[in-house]
Amino acid sequence: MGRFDWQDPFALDAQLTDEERMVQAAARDYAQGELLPRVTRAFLDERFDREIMAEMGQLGLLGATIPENYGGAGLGYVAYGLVAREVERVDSGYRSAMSVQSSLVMYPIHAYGSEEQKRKYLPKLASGEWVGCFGLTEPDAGSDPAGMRTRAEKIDGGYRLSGAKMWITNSPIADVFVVWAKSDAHDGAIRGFVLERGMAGLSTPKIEGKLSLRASVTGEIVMDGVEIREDALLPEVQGLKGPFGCLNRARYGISWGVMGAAEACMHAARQYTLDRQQFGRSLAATQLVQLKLANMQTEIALGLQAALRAGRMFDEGILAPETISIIKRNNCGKALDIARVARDMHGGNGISAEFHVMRHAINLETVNTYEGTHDVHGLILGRAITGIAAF
Ligand code: TGC
Ligand code: FAD
Repeated sequence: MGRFDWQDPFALDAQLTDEERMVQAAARDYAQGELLPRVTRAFLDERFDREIMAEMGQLGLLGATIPENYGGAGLGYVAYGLVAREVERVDSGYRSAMSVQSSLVMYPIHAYGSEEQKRKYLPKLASGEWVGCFGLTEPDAGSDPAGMRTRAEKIDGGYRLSGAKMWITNSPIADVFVVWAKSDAHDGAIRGFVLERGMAGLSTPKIEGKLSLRASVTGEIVMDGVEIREDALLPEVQGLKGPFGCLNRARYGISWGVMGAAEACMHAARQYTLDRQQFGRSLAATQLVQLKLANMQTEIALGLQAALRAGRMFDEGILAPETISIIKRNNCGKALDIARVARDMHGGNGISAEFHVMRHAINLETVNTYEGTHDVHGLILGRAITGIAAF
């Protein structure tokens, strides 16, 4: 029989390649050494340090799956997931910045862009010199992006964009905007456009007062008749499958990321309850606490193993979007439960920023909502099971 490792019950580490282990170690060293020391201040001040993008770029953490000839790291999806896990072990907002840049900005430019667009944007996005954002959600179209109102009107030599995107990660600091709009020139089909800061009519007000994901900056993208040239259109995709192709990758990454946050919470709760004495013994000696830790460990171990399997399927080209819905939905929901219980196990200290668990819990409220809410992924699965769309 094997020896039980409470931190790695299914020997996940042994299922990785040497390259994946190296990427994971580099991401962990960076996240623990450079991100963890500044996250509490950034969260309290509701601030995202832009230099984080350059730091991540230098380490090859942006666009990890994009080929090297465009500045990416040319890695597989398991390596990408491991990076998400290590970054989100520190904060979901930092993982957000990484995954938007990689999956929602670099991926569509690489998959749907022209050769000129790839050469112009990808290397600078990979290095973190440019920050990108992804505009799909609108004030009146969230779970139902087909209801978007943003329009691209055909004009001589290009398009005029009008509309507003809401809840957009990194929009206030972005240089590059991948925006989805209904195009009159394409029978009202949804098309992707790449906009740049400084274009007339483009503004990006910051959304203030978030109680979650405070170390990430979120804003609007307001397009008041923004005129763009024909070459701003992403030529290779049409319809909702364009943005959904990006979301598949980001949702997959989130399923790893939230397990990192959950691990951080579980490890903190274990240590805290081992150290904390009440009623003449450590809290960890009580049955209730041990049951909570066992529940956490079980969900994390299962969630990580499922994410690994999905990553291998991704690399083999056989991963279905509905399978991504299973892991995005389940891992987010379980991570949120784990973080809430870990907060409780810390007693009064649990509400202090110093102990990190409450920051994770309130961040995970967002992660459970964005990239398709917990219930919407349930409905995607319900449709796949019954053949009936119940949205
Ligand atoms: P539906 O009829 O299902 O599909 C329309 C077309 O899209 C295709 N499709 C997909 N293609 C690839 N991957 C997927 N996952 C796809 N899902 C659908 C589909 O085949 C069809 O293609 P075609 O060629 O037949 O036209 O569309 P629907 O309007 O019924 O959609 C319903 C639903 C619920 C599935 C969908 O709207 C949905 O997923 N809603 C959730 C919206 C969402 O996830 N928004 C995310 C915004 S971005 C974000 O949150 C970033 S946060 C980033 C961070 O900070 O980390
Ligand atoms: P709604 O769609 O209005 O949903 C409200 C509630 O109704 C939810 O509980 C939902 O599950 C439920 N619901 C919806 N439809 C149904 C139904 N048919 N049946 C039953 N229940 C239903 N978007 C981007 O495009 N780019 C970004 O970078 C981005 N970053 C974000 C960052 C943050 C911090 C946040 C909070 C959001 C971000 N989003 C981004 C938006 C995010 O994707 C949406 O918030 C999410 O898709 C939900 O849409 P909504 O907020 O409009 O909620």
